[in-house]
Amino acid sequence: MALKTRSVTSDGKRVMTMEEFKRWLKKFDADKDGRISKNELREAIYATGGRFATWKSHRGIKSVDANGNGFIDEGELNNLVEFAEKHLGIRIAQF
Ligand SMILES: [Ca+2]
Ligand SMILES: [Ca+2]
Repeated sequence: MALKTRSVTSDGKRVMTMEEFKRWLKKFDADKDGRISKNELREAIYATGGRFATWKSHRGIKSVDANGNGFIDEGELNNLVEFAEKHLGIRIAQF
């Protein structure tokens, strides 16, 4: 399978590997606690030029927060793949 990192798909989505996506998301971990809060997710959505960031971040946390603590923990990042594609314009390359 060809590596397609740093490329853009025909529909304009950025393509990242899971590792790159995690690294990218870490930049928005403002309080450096290793998990993504609703506000931090909102900043990430803003950064990608997404609209309705507050609403989306609320929905996003709800849909991926498997243990219900209100944060996206390290282990829940994998659940964010679909959200990233829909709302962040990022396609996670699967290997
Ligand atoms: Ca955080
Ligand atoms: Ca959680």
